[in-house]
Amino acid sequence: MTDINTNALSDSLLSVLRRRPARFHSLEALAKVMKVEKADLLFAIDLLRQTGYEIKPDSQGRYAFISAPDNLLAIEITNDLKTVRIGKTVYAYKSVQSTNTVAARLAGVNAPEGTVVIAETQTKGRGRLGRSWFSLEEKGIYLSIIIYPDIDPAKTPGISIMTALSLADTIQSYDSLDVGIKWPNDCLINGRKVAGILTELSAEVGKVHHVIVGIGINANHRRQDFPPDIAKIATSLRAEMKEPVRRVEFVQRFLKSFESDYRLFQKSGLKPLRKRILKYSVLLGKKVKIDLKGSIVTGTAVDIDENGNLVLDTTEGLRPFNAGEVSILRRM
Ligand code: BT5
Repeated sequence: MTDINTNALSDSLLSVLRRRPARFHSLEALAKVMKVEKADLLFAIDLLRQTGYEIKPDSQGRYAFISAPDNLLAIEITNDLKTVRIGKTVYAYKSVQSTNTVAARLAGVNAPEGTVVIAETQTKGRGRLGRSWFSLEEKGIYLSIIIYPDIDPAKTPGISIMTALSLADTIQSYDSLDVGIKWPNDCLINGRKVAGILTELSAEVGKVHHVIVGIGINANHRRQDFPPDIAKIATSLRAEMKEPVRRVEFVQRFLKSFESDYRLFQKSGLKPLRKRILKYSVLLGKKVKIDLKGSIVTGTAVDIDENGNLVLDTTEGLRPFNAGEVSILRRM
C-alpha cells in the first residue's frame, strides 16, 4: 500500500494560501499566523510542490498558491466538499490491492460512516464473481465508501442500483452525456461500460454490519489505454467528452449525489428513487437473457422493483431476479 498524503503542516499552509489564490504572502507573515518556523514552512512548500501543487515565489521571496493538481489526494477531495457525512474522512493511496479490501478493514475497526478509500491504481481491483477490474494508474477513479445502513440484509441489493443512479446523475451533469444504467451495477455511455459497482457486505441474520460500496470509473483513459478485450466493451468520460475531466471535481459531485440518494434510500428504500432509476435503465422493454450461473432465462425486462430486482416477463409469467448476468437479445 503506497501513501500519497501530505502532512498536517503542509495541509494547513495550503488552506491559508488557498483562501486568497494568486496573492503573495511573506514567509514571516505566514510563520507568525501559523506559529511555526520559516524553515518548516519552506519544507512544507517543497512537499506541496512535489505533490503537484503550483506554489509560486515572487522576487521578494513571498509565496502564492496558483493551482492544485488533479490528484486524488485526501485534502483535495475534502476541500470545499458539499456533503455532511459522505467523504468527510478520506484515505487516499497511490496504490492498493483493492480499495474495497482496505475499506472493509477500516469498517472492521468502526471507521465513521461515509469514510472513503480512494486510490490512483489497484493491483487487484475486482469485479463481481472473482472478475478483475482494469485500474489504470492516474486515469481512473477507484473508490470505496463505508456505510452502516440500518436495513434488512435482504434490501442490500438495492444499494448497487442506488449507487448506479447517483453515478448516472453525476455523469449526466457533464455535457449532458447520454448515460444509462445496466442492471444491476453498470453505467454505460452509448452502450459501452464507463463505470462498474461492486457492493460487498458483512451481515448476519436480520442485521447488516457494514456495506462497502466500491466504484470504478473510467475517467481519463484514451481508447488505446484499454487492453484489447476491454477496449471492445469499455469507454471513458474523456473518450466521450473529447476532453479530460477533473477527477477531484467528479468525485466531489458524485459524493454529493450519493449522499442525497442514500439518505432517501435509508428512509424509504428504493421507492423514492425508482422512477429515476427506470428512466436511465437500458434494459427496460428489451428482450434479454439472464444467466443464473449456468441456467438461462429469457424474457422481456419490464421493471426494476422496490427491492432492486429485475422483473422479466417470461413464458412462465412475471419473474423477479435479484442477481445474474444480463444481455440484450435484440432490439424491440
Ligand atoms: C464490476 O464488476 O463492474 C464492478 C467493478 C468495481 C470496481 C471497483 S474499483 C474500486 C473498488 N475496488 C475494487 O476492487 N472494486 C471496486 P463486473 O460486473 O463483474 O464487471 C467486471 C467485468 O468488466 C470484467 O470481467 C471485464 O470484462 C470488464 N471490465 C474490467 N475492467 C473494466 C474497465 N476498467 N472498464 C470497463 N469494463 C471493465
